[in-house]
Parts: sequence; C-alpha cells; structure tokens
Amino acid sequence: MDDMFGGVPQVDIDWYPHWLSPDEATLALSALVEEVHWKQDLIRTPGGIKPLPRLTAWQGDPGAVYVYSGIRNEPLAWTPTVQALKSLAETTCGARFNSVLLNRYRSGEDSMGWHADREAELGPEPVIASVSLGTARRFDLRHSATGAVRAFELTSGSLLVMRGRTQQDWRHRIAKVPGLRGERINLTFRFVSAVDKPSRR
Ligand SMILES: O=C(O)CCC(=O)C(=O)O
Ligand SMILES: [Mn+2]
Repeated sequence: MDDMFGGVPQVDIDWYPHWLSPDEATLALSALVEEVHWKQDLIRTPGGIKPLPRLTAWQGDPGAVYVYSGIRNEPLAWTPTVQALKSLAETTCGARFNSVLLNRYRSGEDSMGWHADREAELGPEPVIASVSLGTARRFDLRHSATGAVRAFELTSGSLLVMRGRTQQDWRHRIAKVPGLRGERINLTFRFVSAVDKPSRR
C-alpha cells in the first residue's frame, strides 16, 4: 500500500540489493549481451527524429503484445538467461510475468527519462520486477503530487520490485551520468493482458 506517514509519501517497493551473487550477475550480463537481439529504436523529439539513448528488446509469451506510442510490439521468444531470471523473479515476487522489456545502457550517456509504466495492458496496480546487471546506476522516483524524491543505487545483481500505486503516484528515471564508462543491462518483468484500445506512454 502506498501511503503517507507523517506527511512523507511512502513508495510501495521491495528491494533486494544482493538478489544475485556478483559472479551470477557478471555471467548473466555477458550472456545477455550475446543472446538477446538488441535494437536501436528511434524517437520523435522537438529537434527531429533521434536514436533512443539506449538499446532495447522485448521478450515474452506469444500473446503478450504491448502497445506504446501507437506501435504494436510483438515480443520475441524467451532466451535462456532471460527465462531463468524470469523464473527466479516469479519465485521472489510471488507473481507471474509474461513479458519483459530489456534496456541496455552502453555508458553513462545512455538514460531513460521520467515516466511511469501506466499502459492499460498492465492493469491499475502492476507488479514490475526490475533486475539490474553491470555498472550501477541511480534510479530516481518522484512523487507526482508532492515532488518528494527517493533514490536507489541499482547495483549489479539487485532486484527492485514496484507494486501497488507506484505507477499511478510516482514517476521514475535513469539520469545520464556524463563521463561514466561501463555497461548496464536492466530487465523489467511485467504481466500484460490484451486490451482493445491503444494506450499512451
Ligand atoms: O533501467 C532501469 O532501471 C529502469 C527501466 C524502466 O523504467 C523501464 O523499463 O520501464
Ligand atoms: Mn519504467
């Protein structure tokens, strides 16, 4: 339950900083670099069409179609390391997942802007399990109503689980860190169900 305690908004998050051992995390990172079909998406900005500042991939069950920015995303089939992480995450979270968004941040120049994962396919209170591998990056959460900010250092092998009203009441981001070298892969496991009308991100 997301709530206010003494006027301070509480975010509904479970945090497992040592979910994988450092060796498991390193092995998973290099396996994912090889086995995942990474792509460079483009985004429309006021300054024209630009490459997204990270590489991405979707995997999931065949029916787990995800629509964002008006684009239908058919997931690719699960690859072995992603499948193994999914099973582990399901056990830890006590939830089922049928898709995952993979983001590959090649350096501190790669980032993800403020957003919430609020697509209709996810339902009102989604459980989203976020696995981090490689170079640690700061994950900021901002409470929309009050502007209160919380930050987590997403270290290699950590698992952060967002629940309840987190997507409704908060936004999150991975800010750029100029000059930071080192690669990071993040996986956000989700459960999506089919909806008729397209949603907006
Ligand atoms: O890279 C991260 O830790 C955040 C990823 C994220 O917010 C997303 O995939 O929606
Ligand atoms: Mn997100």
